Amino acid sequence: MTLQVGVIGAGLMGTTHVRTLTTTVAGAQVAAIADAVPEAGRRLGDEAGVETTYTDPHALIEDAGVDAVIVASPGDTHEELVLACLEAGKPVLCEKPLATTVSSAQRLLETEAAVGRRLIQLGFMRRFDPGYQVLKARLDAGDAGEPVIAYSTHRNPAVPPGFDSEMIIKDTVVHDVDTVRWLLGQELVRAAVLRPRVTSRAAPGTQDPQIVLFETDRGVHVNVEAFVNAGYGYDIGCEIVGENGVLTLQPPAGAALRTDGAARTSIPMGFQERFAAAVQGSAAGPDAWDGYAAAAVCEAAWQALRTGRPVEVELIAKPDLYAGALGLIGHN
Ligand code: ISE
Repeated sequence: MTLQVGVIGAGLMGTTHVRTLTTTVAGAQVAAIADAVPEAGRRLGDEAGVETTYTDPHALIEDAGVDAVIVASPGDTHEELVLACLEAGKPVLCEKPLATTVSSAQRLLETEAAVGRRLIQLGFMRRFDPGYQVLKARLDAGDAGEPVIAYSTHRNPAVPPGFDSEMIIKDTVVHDVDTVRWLLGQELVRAAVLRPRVTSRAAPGTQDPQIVLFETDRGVHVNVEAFVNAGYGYDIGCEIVGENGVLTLQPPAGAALRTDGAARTSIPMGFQERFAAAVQGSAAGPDAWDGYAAAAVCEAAWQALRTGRPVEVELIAKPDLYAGALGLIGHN
């Protein structure tokens, strides 16, 4: 059986998903594309050989020929569209964020729990990066012993206009939040933010870089450096310090060039290139609980940056749906 997938949003991420499904994923094909701008949907449909395009995303969700949905439209549409997928009983891969507020993420989590099936998966792609997967496997095997400190560096060459201090946490650090929760298998319960000297490349009023500090429910300290106007490249680092050793994320395999009296390896300039191997994902990815927890942790970090004080993360009790073994598309 071929899974018929409907893709909502013909922007950067929607286009990436359509291309991946069309060229790389076996057992699935794009059945329909929706975008509010008719030409954008049509253009992507023409490129991928998809005949059915909609401007109304609800028409795509209700289309009987669509088995599963990818939501890659702007974040403020996610709550309504994921809810519609839950009502239609269709599995949905939602790009981050799950929703733009903690209360709406919680509503989705509770609606899914009421439906009684794990239907939501989040597009936190780093979990599928081969380097992070090796790091996790070695951590779980106890190679470094019990973790005590985690370091995560997240540098972007530049960001679009309007990318402010809050977005640095909710759009950028959210990836580090998810990665560290997944790597350690622990919840982040406290957040504080330090403000280094602001780079001259930052837009006026934007705190860039930021050092975001978290503490987990088992006392591990997490140090995230987010620097979104780093200029030189898209550079991602991760180090887990354990009782018996240190595990360090290795950059994707490449080749070093030795020339002109120097040895050089290249650094990618964007996340599409850096995480190209990760966008294919798998069925056992981050779930609605992960989307909700990331939203709650980032809200606490944003309040910590605003107020200059540490802020506790408040999480509701995990719904029974998430207890025990892996669900169909769940992770924790
Ligand atoms: C962007 O939305 C992403 O998801 C990238 O992975 C991240 O590095 C970037 O900072 C975000 O703006």
